[in-house]
Amino acid sequence: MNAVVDELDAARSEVRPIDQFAGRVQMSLDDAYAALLGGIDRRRGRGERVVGLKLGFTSAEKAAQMGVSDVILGVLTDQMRIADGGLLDHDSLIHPRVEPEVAFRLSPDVPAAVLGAADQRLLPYVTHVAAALEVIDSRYRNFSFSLEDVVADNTSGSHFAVGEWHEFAGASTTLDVSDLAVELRIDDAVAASGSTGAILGDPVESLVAAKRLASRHGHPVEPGFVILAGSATAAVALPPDATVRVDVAGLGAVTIRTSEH
Ligand code: OOG
Ligand code: MG
Repeated sequence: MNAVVDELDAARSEVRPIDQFAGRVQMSLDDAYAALLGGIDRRRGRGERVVGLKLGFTSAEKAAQMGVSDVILGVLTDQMRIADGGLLDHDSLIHPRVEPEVAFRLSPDVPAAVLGAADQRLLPYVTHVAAALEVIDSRYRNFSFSLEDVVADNTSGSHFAVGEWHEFAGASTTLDVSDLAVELRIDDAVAASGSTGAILGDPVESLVAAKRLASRHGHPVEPGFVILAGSATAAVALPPDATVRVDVAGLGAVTIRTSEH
């Protein structure tokens, strides 16, 4: 899958879309995950640090928008992170879209046995939750791809931002995040709205899915990781020179700005 990794890596750094591989390169889903992780290895080799994981297609609306039905798992690096209120260079992206999300954070002390397990034992070690947004930017022309294509392309991952963290699984309580109102605004106009319940019925289910997919395909899972649960709505085109804000009721907001052309 080295040639696939090369093409995708060049498309991202040169800000130039490529043709999808479906129809020209034989690629199984396992091959696609190997290409995804191969691309992350290259980024690590250039000094990036892996800081988390991201689910895709966890909401029916997103899956329908892209014509794909399986839940998928990508990787987040430190270079993909934008500070809350931070600026994103729009010229560095091909055809970006933005999604309203929920982020979870793992405890810094998850035991190794729990990190390696495919089951739900991770949940007590999910200590924080926050409003989040993800910028996706498919490296494929017209944002169109097969399931294998999008997996190889690190599930279209580009950037992400996280708002203020809230304690999630405390000593006595666990926050119920199963039905919180979500709103995505671009320059104060509501561009998408919905509920966190659109994310697998409860975003917590994304953590279970992340664990399952990570152990099946070999993604790293480390203490302190951020896990994006997946978009609650269809993705929206991200314009230049704009302010984007995601509000999740009870969790607060997160904002980024995009540069002018
Ligand atoms: C794939 C990424 C989907 C989500 O939150 O559902 C995703 C894509 O739609 O290009 O990140
Ligand atoms: Mg997403």
